[in-house]
Amino acid sequence: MKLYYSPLACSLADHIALEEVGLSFERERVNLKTKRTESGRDFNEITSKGYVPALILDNGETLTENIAILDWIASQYPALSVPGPLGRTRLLETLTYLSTELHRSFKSMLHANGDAERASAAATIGGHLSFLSNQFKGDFLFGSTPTVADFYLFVMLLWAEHFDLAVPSPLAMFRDLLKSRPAVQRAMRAEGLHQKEDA
Ligand SMILES: N[C@@H](CCC(=O)N[C@@H](CS)C(=O)NCC(=O)O)C(=O)O
Repeated sequence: MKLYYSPLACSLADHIALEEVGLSFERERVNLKTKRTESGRDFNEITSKGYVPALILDNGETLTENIAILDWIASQYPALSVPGPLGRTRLLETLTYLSTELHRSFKSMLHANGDAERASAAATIGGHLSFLSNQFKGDFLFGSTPTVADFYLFVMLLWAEHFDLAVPSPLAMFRDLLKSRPAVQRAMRAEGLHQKEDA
């Protein structure tokens, strides 16, 4: 299995999930500007979508789209999924919210043209974070253990930190809790993100 990622991109959620389940997997960094992988391959040949994450399964199939990849990991490793008859649906509900609402708002922030657009994106992000901070059923979104959705949320909380956005205090505590997990630290180290955290 091989994960194509870019440092601090949304692929970090998949990276953490793979580390959490203790799988042995390969990983390769992608330069999203040049669309070249670390080994010099044209990333568009791996996925014509040209964006991360992309996960190559052991049977050679290529998975793309964060919701699908995270759902696949959770289905293979139930410790990262949500139990119960509606468990998978609740997980997809949350992953979809994270992707189509929160992640999309960060894209608006990234591409904002001027202060007014930035402020508007920040306000939208703030609304989503406030909603999410009320969804916790324990230390994590679905209870006392993390699911793949927690890792996706965590990545966007790192983005909030990067953009200097205030987050509700339960989410700041959650971000610290995730940063202390060995699997998170391994994934962040592998992406070269540890310098700031270790400083
Ligand atoms: N629909 C995709 C979007 C993934 C995405 O936005 N990836 C970003 C990094 S977080 C990326 O690779 N952007 C580079 C590009 O689109 O050229 C998904 O949900 O997985």
